[in-house]
Amino acid sequence: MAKKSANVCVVKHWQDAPKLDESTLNDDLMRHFYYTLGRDKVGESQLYLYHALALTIRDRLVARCRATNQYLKEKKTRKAAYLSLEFLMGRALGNAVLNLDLQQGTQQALEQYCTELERVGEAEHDAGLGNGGLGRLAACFLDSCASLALPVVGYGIRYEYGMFNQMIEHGHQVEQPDNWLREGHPWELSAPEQAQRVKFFGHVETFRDRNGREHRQWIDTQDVLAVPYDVPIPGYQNGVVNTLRLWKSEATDEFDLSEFNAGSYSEAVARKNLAEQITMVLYPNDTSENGKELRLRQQYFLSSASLQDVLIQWVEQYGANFSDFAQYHVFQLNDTHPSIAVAELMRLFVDVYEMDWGDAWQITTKTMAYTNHTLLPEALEKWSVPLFQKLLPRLLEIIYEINARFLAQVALHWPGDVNKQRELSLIEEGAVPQIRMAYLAIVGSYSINGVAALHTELLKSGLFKTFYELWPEKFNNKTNGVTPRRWLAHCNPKLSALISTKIGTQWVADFSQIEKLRRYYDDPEFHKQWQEVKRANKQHLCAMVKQRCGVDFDENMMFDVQVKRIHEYKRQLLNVLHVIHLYDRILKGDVEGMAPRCVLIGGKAAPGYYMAKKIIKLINNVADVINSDEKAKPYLRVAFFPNYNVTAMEAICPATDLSEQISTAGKEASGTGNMKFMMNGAITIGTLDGANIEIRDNVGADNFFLFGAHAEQTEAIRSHYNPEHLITQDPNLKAVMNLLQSGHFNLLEPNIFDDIISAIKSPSDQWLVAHDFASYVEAQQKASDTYLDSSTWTRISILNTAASGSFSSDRTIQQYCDEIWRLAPMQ
Ligand code: NBG
Repeated sequence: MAKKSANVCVVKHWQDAPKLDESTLNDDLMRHFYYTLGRDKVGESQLYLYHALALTIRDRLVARCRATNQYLKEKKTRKAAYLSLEFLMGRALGNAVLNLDLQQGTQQALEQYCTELERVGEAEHDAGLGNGGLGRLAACFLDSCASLALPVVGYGIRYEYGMFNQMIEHGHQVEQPDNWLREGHPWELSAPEQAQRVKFFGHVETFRDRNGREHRQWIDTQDVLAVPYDVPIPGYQNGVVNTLRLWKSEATDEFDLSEFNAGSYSEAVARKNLAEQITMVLYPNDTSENGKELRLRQQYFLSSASLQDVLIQWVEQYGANFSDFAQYHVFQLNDTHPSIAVAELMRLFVDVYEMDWGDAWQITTKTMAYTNHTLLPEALEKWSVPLFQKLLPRLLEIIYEINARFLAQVALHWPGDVNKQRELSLIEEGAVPQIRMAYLAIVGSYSINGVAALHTELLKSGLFKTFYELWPEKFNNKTNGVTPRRWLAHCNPKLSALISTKIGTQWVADFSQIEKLRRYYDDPEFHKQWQEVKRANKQHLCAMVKQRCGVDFDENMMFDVQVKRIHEYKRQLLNVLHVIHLYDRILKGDVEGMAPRCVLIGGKAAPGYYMAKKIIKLINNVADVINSDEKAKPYLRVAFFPNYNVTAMEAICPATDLSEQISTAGKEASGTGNMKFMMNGAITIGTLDGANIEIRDNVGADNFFLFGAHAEQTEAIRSHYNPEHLITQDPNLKAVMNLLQSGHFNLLEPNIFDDIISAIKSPSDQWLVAHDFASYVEAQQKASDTYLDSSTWTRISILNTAASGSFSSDRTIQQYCDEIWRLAPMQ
């Protein structure tokens, strides 16, 4: 039936890849549907069609991936490995079709099944292998690396269960497991022949080799297999397909013989479970420490398997001489999570490849680079020494040795200052001594970067101040970005088409060109088209909100949106207080100059985060009261969007008017949602925090609704903070607190919001909610006034998109490449 596709398997080098032939898609789709999947009818479900289409597209990716790998094998080029415990990929189909330039052909091929790409794509589960910004950043980076033709491999974990699914029951968050692999994951290819062994437990002994040299040997270990699953990462229309290698843990085939012989066959087999647990589930904590033994196992498992993989490839190609290894390799550590890689690389060099400590350290410290993603102290990982001793005894020895040599350096730098040694030590003293993983990353890396200008400055002046004094040259900034392929071209096809009619299509590959849109910011015809696109996107979101939340949104109203993880520092609470304030005005008949608005809030709370869960409950209760009050209807609607994820954001950001980026200054390292909204023409209401500062600088202060304390003021504010006083002084805040305290939003659930109320009133509220309330209300009023003047709003909206050029992750990756990785593009 099917003709053989001419594109498959014949490409030797990726740069020879022809523009893919769309005429073969039809046949391949049919072949996969009919033969690979064994289906002959299209039922109601789009699932098999999705699988058939995914396999059809994957064939083309595989051919190019092979060619890219072949190129890398033949050419001795410098490569980067991006080590991350999280890759929040979302769906792959739409993005792959876009990047391979197969949109038309796929649409046509689907016609025979009377369906379309968007519908079929709905059958794909999100690959939710991340919590939030950090994981999604890693995914955007992979897209940019491939699109810039950079030789970069992503290494991560193939969690059986990704980020939990969030349900809302009676206003409360309920978590459900995300069994995303249940129906199969057509994009991955496993390579069991390239499995690695990872050691755990056991103990360390000294032995002498034939030459009388002493070695430390880690023995009696319980080994786990790491089996790689490769996911292809297509560049944007450039023939490159890079790889994301995800490790799955499996039991080794050897059973414990003694147990076996003693008749404990079942117990021996049951050990399998222990090994397979490692990659079972993603820890759902965002910006806070997990602290669990299983998490440390995951970190070591990823680090060890990935480093072994790279070293083995090196040895295969160049033999076991590592003298110029650092010239050809860099490992980027995505946060402290994989920082055990520093010690593991030392172990592999010293124990396995028998290098001198000094040589090994030279190479290690020239290949490791570390990105920090948060200033919140509770996120800085520490592991207890006893746990390390039990789980990774040899790694503990290595960390002690690294520390001893490092502290000698500290002593030289600050002679006689024992406090400095205590302060910088990799081991924190205490009843149970702890290993400071961030410090291990700093000591082992040649580059340490923050993710926005303010964040990097705060690292240098605060969290890592003394390290900065010791090694100023290691520190640098790399402001985050997001890929304009997924976050504009793919998710907002209507706006993309409109943009392309004005400035051509080059912006998708070279996002700096988006600046050309500025020319049209006052063009009335363009305004009209811009507004029409926004209206259509809002209608689409209205339907989703109706379906998921049962709330009627109205596309004529302002869409005011805050979607992100729920965290006190992100201040969803401040948003709710403003909503209550608007409601209070409505109740009082004070609606003059109030732009009608629909407020949408979405995000997951870590399952153990009490306050975050309370805040979700409050949002839902406030929404219920407001939405069922006829007086409020013309002015205000409120919805909590359940199970916010990558796919949801693809519908939400194109429809947003006002982007809420309202964290307490100095707490949000960068933010990346802020950039997605900006690209899609939303206007930001925000504090001077993270990348908001750069967003405002780029778009101009007049085109950004600024409020709140500045980072450098917050300490002074906290030192004499008196929220109760602020409440009595501000009639708006007082009215809001009265409504809350009167139980207006929890008539049948007495006292459930008491903890929230006391947090706002507490002098130790480090999030400064009451402090920033008044200026937030003022900025919101400005936003409301501006919205009512639709031509001004549209102008600012266009200017936001036009000024978003530097928030492409292509720009970010180019800087990583130029300043840290020093890679040459493949050509
Ligand atoms: C998050 C920050 C965000 C930032 C992303 C990506 C962690 C530990 N950090 O502000 O909170 O945008 O990282 O850098 O998840």
